[in-house]
Amino acid sequence: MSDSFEVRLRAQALGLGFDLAGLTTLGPAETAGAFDDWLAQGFHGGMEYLRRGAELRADMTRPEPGMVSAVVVALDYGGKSPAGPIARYARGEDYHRVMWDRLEALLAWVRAERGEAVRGRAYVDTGPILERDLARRAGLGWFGKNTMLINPDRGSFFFIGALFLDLALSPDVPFATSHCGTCTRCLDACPTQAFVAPGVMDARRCISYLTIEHRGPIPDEFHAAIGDHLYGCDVCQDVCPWNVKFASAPPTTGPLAPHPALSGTDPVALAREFHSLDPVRYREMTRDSAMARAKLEGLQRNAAVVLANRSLPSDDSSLQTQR
Ligand code: B12
Ligand code: SF4
Ligand code: SF4
Repeated sequence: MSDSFEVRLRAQALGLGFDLAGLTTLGPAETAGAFDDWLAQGFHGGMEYLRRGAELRADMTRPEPGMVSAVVVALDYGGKSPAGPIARYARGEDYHRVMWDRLEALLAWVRAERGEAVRGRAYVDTGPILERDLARRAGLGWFGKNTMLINPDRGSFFFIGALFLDLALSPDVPFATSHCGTCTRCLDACPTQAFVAPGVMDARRCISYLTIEHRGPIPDEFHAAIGDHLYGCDVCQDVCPWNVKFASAPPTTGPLAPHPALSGTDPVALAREFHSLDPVRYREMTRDSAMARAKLEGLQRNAAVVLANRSLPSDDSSLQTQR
């Protein structure tokens, strides 16, 4: 007997280089209520796009009418590489493009199998979707107390993406259990105490938010806790026993292989470089990188905080005011 379309679809996703693949039927997001509460408390800070898209995020059939199923994928970026001033996810090429191209290739395969009329749409952080909700539904893992989607065989150092389809598919079983138990390591280790409760983050306190998404000066109260973090933060993942046990080595080839210049553990040289970036050099450096998200001013601001934490003067004293 030949394999079902669903079995071959999952195998095709894995064959394209994804590390996990699950199928789900689209419908109301089970955590839409938690998301609304989160917004109501103002925990999203300046990420107004999250509020604007809330209506669409509440039900996964809304963003693209006609879509009924999704293939949800995970792509590992190698949590075993040493911690450093740049969060691991941003050390290789921009994951949005990498995953998007593979999801488009998956759509081409679906069309070759089921006809050119099949409609599909790829999402990687690019639409109003609660991606962790979707991934749990597709059986990929549970919501950790650090809010990460954790897989019992891989930990959490992976990206999530999805291909929405207008084809009805037999869904996988949603991930129903939590495996955090009594552990609180992530909650205790967060340098800025960003978790207001297990599974609930006040993003305004999170170093990842402050160094990537936040515009303008970083409030003084967080400077010392930011330490050497120039871009993003992995602390609440580093301490998680599921990552300690299962994180994988970083890819040595391909687009997600970490760039050597961004993988060092010494923040000072990198902070000096960020601090003295001009627009031309900045564009070169971030052309294929997720780091473009912080903008030139953001990278310089972060560098000024890190250099001050190391009691080193920034080259240009006028930038001190940007901290
Ligand atoms: C906004 C955002 C951020 C914000 C806010 C993070 C946050 N925890 O909300 C900031 C800038 C801080 C951030 C940081 C990071 N992010 Co981010 N981020 C997003 C984004 C765009 C939306 C997330 C969102 O909707 N947040 C709103 C809150 C309410 O949702 P949530 O925390 O995910 O919680 C969900 C569940 O936990 C549950 N829930 C809510 N309350 C409660 C309470 C309990 C008790 C329980 C059990 C569950 C529960 O419902 C929520 C909604 O589904 C997604 C992409 C997407 N479109 O989904 C990526 C995404 C979540 N980020 C990702 C990554 C990689 C990161 C960083 C690791 C990057 C870094 N190294 O700096 C850090 C991790 C920090 C952390 N612990 O979350 C990945 C996560 C992959 C994974 N395995 O989970 C995603 C999915 C992007 C991607 N496509 O791969 N991020
Ligand atoms: S990413 Fe860092 S600052 Fe943000 S919640 Fe996790 S440990 Fe705290
Ligand atoms: S550190 Fe512990 S509590 Fe936090 S996500 Fe991992 S297992 Fe869960």
